Amino acid sequence: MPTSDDLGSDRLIWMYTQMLRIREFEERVKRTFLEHPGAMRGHTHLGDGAEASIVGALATRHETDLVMPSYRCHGYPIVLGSSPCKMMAELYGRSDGLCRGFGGSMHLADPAHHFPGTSGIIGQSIAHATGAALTAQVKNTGQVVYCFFGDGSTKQGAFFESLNMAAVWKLPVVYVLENNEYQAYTHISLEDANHLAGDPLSKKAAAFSIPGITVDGTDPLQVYDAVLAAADRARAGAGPSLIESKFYRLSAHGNAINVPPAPTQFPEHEAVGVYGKKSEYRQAQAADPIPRFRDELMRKGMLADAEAQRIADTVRCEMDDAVQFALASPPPAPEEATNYVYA
Ligand SMILES: Cc1ncc(C[n+]2csc(CCOP(=O)(O)OP(=O)(O)O)c2C)c(N)n1
Ligand SMILES: [Mg+2]
Repeated sequence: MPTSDDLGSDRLIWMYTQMLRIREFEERVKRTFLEHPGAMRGHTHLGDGAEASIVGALATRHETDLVMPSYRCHGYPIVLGSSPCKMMAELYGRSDGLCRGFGGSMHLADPAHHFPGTSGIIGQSIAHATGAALTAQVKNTGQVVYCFFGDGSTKQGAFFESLNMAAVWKLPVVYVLENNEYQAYTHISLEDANHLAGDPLSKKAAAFSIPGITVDGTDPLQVYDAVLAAADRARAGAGPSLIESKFYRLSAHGNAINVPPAPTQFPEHEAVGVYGKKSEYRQAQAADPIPRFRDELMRKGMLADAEAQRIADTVRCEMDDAVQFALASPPPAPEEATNYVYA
């Protein structure tokens, strides 16, 4: 069976580039909240720290497989090929956005790139993805559904109900449980707020007699190997798997127009003491998966300094262009307000 050892340097550099593209996109979102509060309305949730996990998982997918994360969702469509310009315009609520400015950060959708949509309701991506996997099975499309959700979502009924049915019906779905140590403002192990049973969380798979494994989500190749095995299993008709990918959320929970962006919103702005520990943040920052993977590729002789610099420059330009595109796009016309509303 193929593993990450079979990945050539082109593919590994592609993976590194995607990690950087996610980080740079979100850096610009973060900067908007710091420098132009009010320019981006609605809540946004950043995924810095998750890049290795996202890219490691998505590098295993086949072209038509579906990807269904929760509301912390910017990274996935970037890897799938969605336009960062349209994504940024969507976050700014502009008419050239991916969803014409009607969805915002938490409701990105790009069906053309196999990204059906996301939800702000915790745990719902699990139910949606399970339904999509049932469709794939009934229609015999050969698709595997990649479902991503947070550690906090494993407390929801949707988690148990979905994994139960997926296991019974052997649905083609890979559940990637993103354990970023936080549920909004609460640390996973906060002793005076005991709230989450199970350690490791991947053990919950045993309740459904499906494979469950915990991997280091800061290492894209470890994630790749685990997800590849799970996707192959799903594709072969053997049903779902649960992969717990562990990493650390490097940004605060979220940003919103009514939440002051600094100092309370960003750890690097002296906010760590608010609900995270400075020491734990500094440790995670020192183990940032992006420079670590870059250094690993350099050590292996696959990436030279000049090439790394060229990639960084290209990605920076791409994401600067995305902001310019978004700012140049007009907001939707008021008379369109009830368009695309189905309820
Ligand atoms: C059903 C529901 N309950 C509560 C909330 C409020 N809420 C927003 S984020 C969050 C924590 C989610 O934690 P986790 O699943 O670990 O995801 P993460 O934010 O870490 O990606 C909660 C409780 C919600 N959006 N939906
Ligand atoms: Mg979490």
